[in-house]
Amino acid sequence: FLKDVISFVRSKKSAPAEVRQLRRQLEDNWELQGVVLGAQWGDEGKGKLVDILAQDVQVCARFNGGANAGHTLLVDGKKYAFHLLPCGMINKACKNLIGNGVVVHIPTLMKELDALKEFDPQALERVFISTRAHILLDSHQTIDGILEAEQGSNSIGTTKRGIGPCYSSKAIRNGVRFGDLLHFSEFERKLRELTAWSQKRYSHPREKDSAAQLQLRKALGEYNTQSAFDPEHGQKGGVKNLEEEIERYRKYSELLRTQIVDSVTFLHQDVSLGSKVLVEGANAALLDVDFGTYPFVTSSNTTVGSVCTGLGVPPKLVDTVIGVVKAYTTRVGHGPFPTELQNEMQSLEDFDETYIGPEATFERKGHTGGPFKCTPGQPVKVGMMLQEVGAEYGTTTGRRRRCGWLDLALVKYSALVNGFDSLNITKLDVLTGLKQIRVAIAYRNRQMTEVRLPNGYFPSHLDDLKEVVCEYETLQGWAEDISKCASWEELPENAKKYVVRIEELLGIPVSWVGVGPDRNSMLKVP
Ligand code: 2SA
Ligand code: GDP
Ligand code: MG
Repeated sequence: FLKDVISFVRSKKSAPAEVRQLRRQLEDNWELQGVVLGAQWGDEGKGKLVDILAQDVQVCARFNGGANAGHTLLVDGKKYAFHLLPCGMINKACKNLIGNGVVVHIPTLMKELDALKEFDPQALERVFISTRAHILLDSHQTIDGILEAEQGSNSIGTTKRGIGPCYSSKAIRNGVRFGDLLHFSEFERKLRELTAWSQKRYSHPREKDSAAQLQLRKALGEYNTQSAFDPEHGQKGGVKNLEEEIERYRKYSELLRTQIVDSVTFLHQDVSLGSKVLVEGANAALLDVDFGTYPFVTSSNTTVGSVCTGLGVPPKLVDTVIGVVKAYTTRVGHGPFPTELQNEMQSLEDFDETYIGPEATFERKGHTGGPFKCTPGQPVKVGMMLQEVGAEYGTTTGRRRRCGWLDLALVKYSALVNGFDSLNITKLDVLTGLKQIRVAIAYRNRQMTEVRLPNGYFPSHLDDLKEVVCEYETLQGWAEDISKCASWEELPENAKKYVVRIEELLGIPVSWVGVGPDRNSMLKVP
């Protein structure tokens, strides 16, 4: 019925000719090839799938987040870590759009482009930034640090990349946007105002300030800001004062002038006529500022609605939504995590499981306790194993990611919010060697364990989430190394069963399975 209504409205003769023509352009001339979104707490391996799909599109677009994101690609033996650049960059025929919903720290962007010089000296020419995207300043990063320090043990565990303060500038309307760089005197005026505002609010020492906080406030007050990521000034240099900062941005405005575009017409008319467009999500559903584990979330909407607001596309064009689901669960930063196993940040019980895979030894980064060993026939601590085998360290901050069993109650919720059409299960290879694998299939309330909570319900309040206990199903594992498998058929039976069980429990088809970090280590599910 709805389809009939839509087609009736679209065909209405009374619409002015230009409107009808625009509609036709929208519908006929470009295609939203797909939207790739993280289904858990991030780091599911979205970047790798985007890189693979981007080989078949003309535009790859980011709609949210900033340099808090870290997307790692392994292509032809070379590793790339993108924070702001969309993962379409490794396809030289692909244009890359940074949409209005993204907050951009320009020195970080420049550093990423620098790192790509060898691969593509013309990389900048393929990057387009929305006039409406907000510029994330060094002062936003400093304020992020101040706010985190103020919270002490209740801090969020942000990446300190200035994300919250920049989105907050956007919301309270004193932010600066890329469009301002094209009107430089306006940019200068706004930057002076925003700096004065930030200094007034954050630079004065307060009672109970720690030494670190005092230093950050002093830096902001004296405008002795320095960006740890600034390629021009390096770690120790930094911009000494506002006048220097203005000059720095004057240079950026000249450099980026041709790349700053009206992204709405860019997508709908100019560049995309006849194009396929792929959309890349950053962070993930449970970090969404509305739908995530608030307040332990990021400051942008990471779920499907944000594709429309972060790029300026109508919902009817958002056709295929692909959810990326890690075969287990990880989280960086603080906040609840129902299926968590022992990790470095909390002393939770780990889970011992018999290890049946090939012998393996891992040097634990930053640990004095010696290497971590997986020995056939011996018990293994599952949380630690996932962390080491899965190399679960933040791409942006290097922090250890907390690890736990796959939580399908959570993914179900994420699927309700996002409407996934298909899934990419990633890092299946990391589970190799566990004799048995547990999967959370439902939540129950601690006080009334006989009753399951409704399928897809995820408590919005942290107090309710604390009352959740997981109901697990145990599946049989596999011993064979699957990282060299080149097709679905080659996977051991139990590995296939694990994937099929996920499909059954979620009611969503799995289209791809990742068995290693390399671009080629992706199996298409028939
Ligand atoms: P922020 O910096 O304000 O967005 O932090 C708020 C929360 O969001 C989490 N967050 C992330 N979680 C997973 N991965 C992220 N990207 C990096 C990566 C993380 C890293 O790819 O590994 O390197 O540490 C990311 N970005 C933000 C963050 O941990 C806070 O819980
Ligand atoms: P994103 O933020 O969702 O793009 O994910 P990240 O890049 O932050 O983290 C995923 C990590 O897992 C990266 O280091 C990838 O190279 C790696 N990775 C992706 N897919 C697989 C896989 O199937 N197996 C293994 N072992 N590693 C993978
Ligand atoms: Mg990541």
